[in-house]
Parts: sequence; C-alpha cells; structure tokens
Amino acid sequence: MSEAEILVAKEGAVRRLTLNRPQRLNALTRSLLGALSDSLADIAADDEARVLVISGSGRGFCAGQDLGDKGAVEDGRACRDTVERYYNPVVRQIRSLDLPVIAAVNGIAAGAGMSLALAADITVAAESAAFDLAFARIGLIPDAGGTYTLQRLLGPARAMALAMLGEKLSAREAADLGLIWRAVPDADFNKTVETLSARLAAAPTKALALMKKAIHAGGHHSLEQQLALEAELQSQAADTEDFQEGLAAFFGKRAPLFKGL
Ligand code: T3D
Repeated sequence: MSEAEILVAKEGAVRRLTLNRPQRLNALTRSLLGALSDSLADIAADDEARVLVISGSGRGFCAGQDLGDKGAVEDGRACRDTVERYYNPVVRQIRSLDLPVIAAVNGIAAGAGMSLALAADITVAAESAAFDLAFARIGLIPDAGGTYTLQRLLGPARAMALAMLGEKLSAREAADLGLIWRAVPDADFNKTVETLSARLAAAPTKALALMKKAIHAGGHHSLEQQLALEAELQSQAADTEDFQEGLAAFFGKRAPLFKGL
C-alpha cells in the first residue's frame, strides 16, 4: 500500500498535517491537494481542534506544483482547472478556519509551497529553510494566493521585484522583511513549534478566530468599515465563556483557563 500523502496527527487540541512526498520535496499533486482539502474539512468540523500546524516530511516544506503531475500543468486549460479546483479551495479553507494555523516551514518552500506557507496565520521557519518564488523561472505567475499575500506582507515594490526576479530568500531574510513571523535556529525549531502550538491551543480560540477575521478584513476595508466590524466582532468575543473566564482570572489574580468556548 502506498504511504498517505498527508499525515494527520492529533495531540490534545493540536492538529498536525504533514505534506508527505519527501522524495519530491513534498511537491503538490492534485491527489495530495485533494487529501489536504479533505483533512482541512475534517479539522473545520472537529470541535476539539484549537490549533493546526502544517509542515513537510523530510528536508523540504513544499516545492510547489509537482511539474510531473500529468494533466495538471500541460497547458492553460489544465492549469486553470488545477488552480480553481485544487489550489483555491485549500487557500480558502486555511484562511477561513476558525482556529490559528501555523505553517512550520522546516525546509525549502517554493512556488505554490511558498504561497501555502504565507496563507497561514503564523509562519515560522527553521533558519536553514528558504522561500523561493520559483514561478518566473518556469514562465508562470505566483498563485495559491501569492499575489495577494506577498504585496500585503511586503508592500507592492518588494513583492513585484521578488516575483519578477524569481528570487530566493533565506528564512532570516524573510523574517527581516516581515514576510514571516520568525526564523529560528534549526536546533530550536521543533521545540519552538511545539511551544507555540501548545500556547495557542490554550488560548481563547473564539477570540483568536475573530481576530483572524478582523485582521484579514482590515486589508481591504476603509477605517469606518473596520471600526464597525470591530464593534460587531468584539461583541461576539465578549459573549464567549472564555471572556468571562478571562475577567474572573484577572480579578482572581490567577492564570486563566480558557476552554475555547
Ligand atoms: O497547474 C498549475 O496549477 C500550475 C501551478 C503552479 C504552481 C507552482 O508551484 S509553479 C512552481 C513549481 N515549483 C518549482 O518550479 C520548483 C522546482 N524545484 C526547484 O526549483 C528545486 O527543486 C528547489 C529549489 C525547490 C530545491 O532544490 P534542491 O537542489 O534542494 O532539490 P532538487 O534536487 O532540485 O529536488 C529534489 C527532488 O525533488 C528532485 O528529484 P530527483 O532528481 O531526486 O529525482 C527534483 O526533481 C524533485 N522536485 C523538486 N521540485 C519538484 C520536483 N519534482 C516535481 N515537481 C517539483 N516542483
């Protein structure tokens, strides 16, 4: 039996999805993307899940589209179909999950693999990892949300130059430019991801999901629209059990015990 292309692990409230085609640096086939989408749907329906970590098997995070996946990349029609039916749903799922998504970038993130890493809420990379906007080298454009996230994270001048030049950034450069949250020494990487996911799993999950909604909307709203949205989402946060727990913990001079409710 062939090995699963997506490995799924559950530890308490932490869910981990690992892209698992290490011999191809976890390059994306339609079958892998379909399995990823199914796993994301399972996590969206999992009431006990409070944080998701996405990473890659072996030495890479993800080398983007598998250029040998027959039927996926041959011509414009194939590419449109692949993007619309396989990439776009996965990006939407990651962005709309009501819990924090960590991209744990253990190695090279190239092409759509880089776009996926940037679709997460928090992107943390091992120092030996790199971000490679490989698209221009083969005559394609950044997809899987790349043209959307890159300019928001870097500003249009840097996004345009990086995309056109097909440049590779070290994890440290990516962190210094604000493209990712943090680059950490390889020796500390697993521990950092573990600590981060445990911390987020114990956070007020509903408030985090509302923050995610607000910050994403803030990228295209006017100030007036955003102020109105904040009022609405704050009222939803204030109606959670975790807010009552936060208040009780504050006045009780103790640490809060959030349940994600
Ligand atoms: O249909 C559509 O929707 C189109 C959508 C496109 C979205 C995209 O992602 S386009 C961009 C696709 N990705 C790339 O162009 C990157 C291609 N890979 C590379 O440039 C290099 O592999 C890396 C810079 C990522 C890493 O280099 P290195 O030297 O560390 O590793 P390597 O030796 O090149 O790769 C290891 C193996 O993985 C190798 O196979 P081999 O020779 O050992 O049998 C290599 O061919 C394979 N591999 C790496 N990337 C891909 C791949 N095989 C298929 N597709 C890949 N993208």
